Amino acid sequence: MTQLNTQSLAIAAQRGAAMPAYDRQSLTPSVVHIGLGAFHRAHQAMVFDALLSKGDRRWGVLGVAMRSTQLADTLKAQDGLYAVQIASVKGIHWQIPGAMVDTCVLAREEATVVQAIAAPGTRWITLTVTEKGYTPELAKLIVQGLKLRHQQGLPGLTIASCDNLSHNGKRLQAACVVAAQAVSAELATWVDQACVFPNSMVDRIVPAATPERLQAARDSLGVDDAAALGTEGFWEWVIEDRFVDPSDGPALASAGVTVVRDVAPFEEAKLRMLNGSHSAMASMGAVAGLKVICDCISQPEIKTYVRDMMTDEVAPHLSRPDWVEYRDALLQRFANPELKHSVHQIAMDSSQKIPQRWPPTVALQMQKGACYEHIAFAAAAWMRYLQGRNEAGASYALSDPMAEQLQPLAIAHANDPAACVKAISAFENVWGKDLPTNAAWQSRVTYWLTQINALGVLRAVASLNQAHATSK
Ligand code: CS2
Repeated sequence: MTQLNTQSLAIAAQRGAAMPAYDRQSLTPSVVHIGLGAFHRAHQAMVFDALLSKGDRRWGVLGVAMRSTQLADTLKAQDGLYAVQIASVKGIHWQIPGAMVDTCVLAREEATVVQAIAAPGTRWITLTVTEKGYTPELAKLIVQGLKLRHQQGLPGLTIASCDNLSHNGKRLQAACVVAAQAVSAELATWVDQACVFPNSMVDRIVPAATPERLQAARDSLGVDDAAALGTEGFWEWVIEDRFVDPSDGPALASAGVTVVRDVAPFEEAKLRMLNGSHSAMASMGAVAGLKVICDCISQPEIKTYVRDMMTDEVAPHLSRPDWVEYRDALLQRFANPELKHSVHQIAMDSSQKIPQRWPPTVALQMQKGACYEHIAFAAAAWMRYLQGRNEAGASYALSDPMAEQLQPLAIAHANDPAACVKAISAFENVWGKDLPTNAAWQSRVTYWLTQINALGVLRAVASLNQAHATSK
């Protein structure tokens, strides 16, 4: 079958896929995007595609993969084109965004990345490098490019972190300023003042591609697309109104981005409701032998649990005004049968994800003297998940930078919930400063881990739901 590229685009167009409605030949990159995963390609790159469609040609992307060469090379061979299957209650349609002008691989072509950051036509850097990607090396890389810009008298850049971290822009700014200080105080001042690092909240469920999705692309579009993706209709991008070029705010807003003074209300709601529920379902589902999120949320016990967690533990501390609609939309989004979002994909790197997803809610509930049973249950499910074996005895690999520390503890204490909770609660980088020494927290997590061991995760969660209903 013909490979998707500029020449074969017409075949997919005939089959009804939405196409870039602009000339791509003369498009040059203005955005350097670091972290060429599925998420960027189905989120920011589609917003940039919408802007390009409006005739604003300042949003072509150079996509930088961190290490893996396969996707970058595939996209290069496909002239930056890939198909996105968008599944919502309204139906399924395919779109081929055109914003990706070129790709490269950081580990192989670092000088190309540095030169691209320093190029006169570059206006933005966007990043989706995952929670564990915010290393001093990353900041050093960005600063190498910024140093050249500074030397050449070029303007600073808008540098937007699009990862699920609280105050993501601020964190990146702090890291870049530190990296610049190692070069010179003057550069550090320039990075701090001439570049801006807006905080942002990004939201769209974009599971990693599967062979089934690639086959669906072949069947629907009549071309071979080795970079095809699936996602949902919903997307949201809320970004702080701070840009080097002030015209970017209205431009982004015209494409559906929410440009605000303060991202925090949106970021908190998203991290604690969506991602908090995701991480809970991921561990529970994996332990129960459920493969994907829609299988989890279609278990009545889990749906009740997730709804109650969001309503009674998370929401009381949110300032996002429309949280009720956000919650109800989430329950529907989780149930989307087309997404097939693997629980193991979400459970990956949990040690890096938990800090912004669960402990803030626990701390706020504790301050009120209110209940945090649902989050304690999620923590227990994760500790059980760390054993690497589900309730039917099937084993799975853990993918987590702390796996080597955590898994032996979970296995050694598999029959002693109190010891397991004590050992795994001790990590401040996961739980924050207070929970590692909080006896009440540990006792509730121990209780739920004991229940999970005795009853299995689904019956244990049903018992939590029942206790919660009678306590209301
Ligand atoms: C998920 C997120 O993998 C995960 O940890 O919770 O990738 C989630 O799908 C996105 O943040 C949705 O916007």
